Amino acid sequence: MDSRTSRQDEVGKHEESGLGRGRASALANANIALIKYWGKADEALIIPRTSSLSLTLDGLSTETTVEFVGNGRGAMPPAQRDLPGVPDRTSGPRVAASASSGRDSLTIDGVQQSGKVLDRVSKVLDLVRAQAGINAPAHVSSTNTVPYGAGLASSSSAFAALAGAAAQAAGLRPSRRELSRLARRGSGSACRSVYGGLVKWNAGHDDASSYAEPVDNSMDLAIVVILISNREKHVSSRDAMVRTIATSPLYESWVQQSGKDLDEALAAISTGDLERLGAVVEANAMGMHAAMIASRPPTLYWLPETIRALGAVEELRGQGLPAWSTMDAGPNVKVLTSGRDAERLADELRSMLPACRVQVHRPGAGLRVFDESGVREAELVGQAGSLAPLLSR
Ligand code: 2P0
Repeated sequence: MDSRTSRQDEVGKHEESGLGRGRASALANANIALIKYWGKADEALIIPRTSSLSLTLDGLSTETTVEFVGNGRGAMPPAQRDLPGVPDRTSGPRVAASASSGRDSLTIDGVQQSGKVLDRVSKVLDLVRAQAGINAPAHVSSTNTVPYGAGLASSSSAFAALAGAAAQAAGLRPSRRELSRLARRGSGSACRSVYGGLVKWNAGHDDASSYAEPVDNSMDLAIVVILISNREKHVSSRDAMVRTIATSPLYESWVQQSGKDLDEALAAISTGDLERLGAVVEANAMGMHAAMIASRPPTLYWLPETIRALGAVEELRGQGLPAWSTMDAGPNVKVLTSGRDAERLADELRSMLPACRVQVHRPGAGLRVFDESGVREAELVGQAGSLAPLLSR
């Protein structure tokens, strides 16, 4: 039996089970990086320069429904089905991909989207269509419970949910690892939101080797978010990464240090040492910002309130509270702490920073995928799912 036949058998079995008949939904939580991803080795495949570590959080989620319209199964010639196994810069699959992408529709929180946002979603849908051998356009609708709007890792939950819903709606039965790789193609950090809790993204060197996996631990962690601004960032993280790599004299040093930081963080986690973890988490984020501030022209996301928040965290730490800052591509400060100290830390920060909203987020679950009724949950298998035969060739 060749791999294509076996995959079609898988899809058939899946349809008999009542899951994946053209419409499905998925729920994913956003994650905050503790050791950062900043810069790509491969722009098209979104292979990062460094491995990274994150915490998936509750209360910052995206729910997405995907419906393939008109059941165009089988409309795509077999030769065009191998897209996810090859770089998407090859000419054949690109032609196949663009055939349907213009017909997709997308709403985010009830607002119809077009242009770049829709194109990025269609790119992920094209990978799914090619893998499933369908050519139907899709309706995608997405709602966010991310309470703050922009600037809080919303692309991580968004593209993880999209990957899960689209693969399920297409009748595929991917493993979590395959979903991680698929989500990565939409947005790098999204590959980590496929799993709950602490997650490591192995940078890898190609599509197959760049995926996230959970990190075993017994730590009691929480993140306190200090919201300084929810305005859309003036430079996207994607553009800022490119600029940092191309022009920052500090970037290669950060890459070298980041590998050591990840080892240090994993060692701290293995012994449950929050103080050791917090110290390296804060240093890694500040190093990333130093590298981007040193790019030409500089990328500076910080606002005056950012400095005040960083100072407040340091002061509270001096008073004995476990608290270490991290920041992403924006002015907001996220504070790593222990679950048991999180509410007290948040109260202290609220009184020290009255202009900011402060909210506690605890570790959240990984991606969940549901059938068309939105009720029945699909089981996501460990490593070898229905995409494996083609992806491993
Ligand atoms: C992270 N960030 O590790 C880092 C730290 C922001 C700072 O991943 O270009 O939206 O879609 O792969 O994942 C934000 O960048 O970028 C991000 P793309 P993404 O969380």
